Amino acid sequence: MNTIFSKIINREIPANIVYETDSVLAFRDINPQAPTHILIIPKIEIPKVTDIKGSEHAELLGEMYDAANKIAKDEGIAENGFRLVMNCGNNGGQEVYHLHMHLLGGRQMQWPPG
Ligand code: DGP
Repeated sequence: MNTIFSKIINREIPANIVYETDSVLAFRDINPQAPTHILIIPKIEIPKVTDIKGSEHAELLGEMYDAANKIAKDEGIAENGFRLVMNCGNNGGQEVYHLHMHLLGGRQMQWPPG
């Protein structure tokens, strides 16, 4: 499945990229919901959370969390805290079927989420 995020990975469409390794890419969300809103994605195509296999993807997920922590520090939001969200499927509100972690920060988050 080829999503808009594959096109960002392949540099076919532009994005404001803030972090990249061999396996992970992070870029600013086109429709930010907080002063800092960054999407952290694996470069391999995993459509959604229910496609994650612990035995196969543990290291990759660790790299995504490492990325989140590094970016949060770089953005100056690590100390006050932030929110990491992975929407899964229709009821989860997922729109793009390429696994991604939302990193949201720079303001007080509310609970419960909408
Ligand atoms: P989700 O609803 O969890 O699937 O979130 C998808 C996010 O992707 C949404 O917050 C908007 C963002 N998005 C969609 N298309 C693009 C794009 O072309 N560029 C960027 N930077 N973000 C996009």
